[in-house]
Amino acid sequence: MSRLVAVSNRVSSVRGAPLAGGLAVALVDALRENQGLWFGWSGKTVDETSQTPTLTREGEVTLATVDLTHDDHEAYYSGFANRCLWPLFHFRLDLTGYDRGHFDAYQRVNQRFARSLLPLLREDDLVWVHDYHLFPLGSELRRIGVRQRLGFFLHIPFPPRELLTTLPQHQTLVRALFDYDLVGFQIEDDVKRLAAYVEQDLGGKVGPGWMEAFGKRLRIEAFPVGIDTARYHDFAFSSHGQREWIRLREFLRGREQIIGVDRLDYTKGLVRRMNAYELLLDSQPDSHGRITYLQIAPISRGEVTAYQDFRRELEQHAAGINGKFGQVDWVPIRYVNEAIPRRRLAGLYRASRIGLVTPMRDGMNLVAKEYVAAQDEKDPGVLVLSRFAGAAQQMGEALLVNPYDTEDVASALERARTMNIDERRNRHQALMRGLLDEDVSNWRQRFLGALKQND
Ligand code: GDG
Repeated sequence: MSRLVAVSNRVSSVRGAPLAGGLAVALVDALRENQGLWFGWSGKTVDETSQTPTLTREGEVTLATVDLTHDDHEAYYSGFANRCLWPLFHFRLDLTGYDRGHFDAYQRVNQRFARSLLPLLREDDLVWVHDYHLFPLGSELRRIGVRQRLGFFLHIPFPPRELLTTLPQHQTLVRALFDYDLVGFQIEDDVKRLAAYVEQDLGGKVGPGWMEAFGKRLRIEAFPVGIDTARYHDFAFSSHGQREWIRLREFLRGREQIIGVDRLDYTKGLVRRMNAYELLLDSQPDSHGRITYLQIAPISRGEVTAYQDFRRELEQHAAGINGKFGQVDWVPIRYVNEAIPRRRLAGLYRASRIGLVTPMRDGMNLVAKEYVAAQDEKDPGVLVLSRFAGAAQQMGEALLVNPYDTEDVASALERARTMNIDERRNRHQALMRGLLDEDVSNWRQRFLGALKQND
């Protein structure tokens, strides 16, 4: 059996359950099953880096990490990856920074990653590169002689050609994809957006499952990422989950809870979500004192200015709504930056009548899936989900909303709040069936199966 080598910007410990971050959650099980190697940045910044990775063994998995210099961290990670590609690929031209120096650092770090990884590779390894930090890694590995199978999976959306072409290096970036044996995107719409670019801007050819340009043929497909559905359900009923559920039900004293769980990121639609909740309270006075909204939002990328501004705005918003509607014994919004351990989080989902997931744009969104998996099938809650999350393509039985339309979200909240038990059960049953069929192991088997196949 081939060994799996996963490469991602950040490597985290695989002991216990990862705390946060969709990618880590999706990768760990795959690595455990394949006695894999996980290569990437250690999370440390230093004055001088060494080419030789640090190896750590954690059970079945070997972690290989390299440090970044302060300058590379600033220009490659905070700069090109998070100030340019992240907003651009989430359709936020207004927040996108274009800086050639940052792009150079991005190329340089990818080159360095390739050289550090090379001596660790075995002949029959399958190399699976993850996400937007590492587009050029495949080309860099090929350049230094790597012949192993290389796959690339993009966890975030792929942008329309009209936006992509604002990036001075759009061609270099897309050309890099053609050095992989297989590329996976989250949903069909992402594949179609790349196809339009390949045809119209590169004069290439496109067919089912393939694209041709730069004199090369690329295999590409949508592989919607899933969660470990059955295990997540068990989390919610484990001793930790159960304890949290009981604690929260006691605290709520019959009030119904809306829950939102998001990394603190401007793509997740948190400000507009609070506006929709405010509109619900404005338009439905009978909900006062009967409903409460818990937003869990662990801080991420705190060093990027756009995130600092957005965080301030959000805090003010939550405080404003509490000031406007709050009563001595009722706080309308509880807004929490603390990251909650995974089993406790499952208990919190289970105790919440409504899961509110309204990103403005999202590759997939695992929170939507976790919320559904954590429900009690006898008395399940209702998922309100943005149509602009990749997850909406698979989760049509949720209440799908347009997050730009505050009235739409507010009325979906009211509908969810008053939905009868039969409809809740029917919707939940259909959603759960889909989540069990297309879970994380199915995702990984489909991707790795396709990567192993000959063209
Ligand atoms: C990227 C793409 C795609 C959050 N707070 C806590 C916590 N989390 C966990 C959630 C979930 C994960 O973080 C977030 O995953 P998402 O999918 O929602 O979003 P991104 O982090 O933006 O992930 C996304 C994903 O990659 C996978 O391909 O779906 O579209 O943007 O698992 O539970 N976990 C715990 N405590 C928290 O406080 N334990």
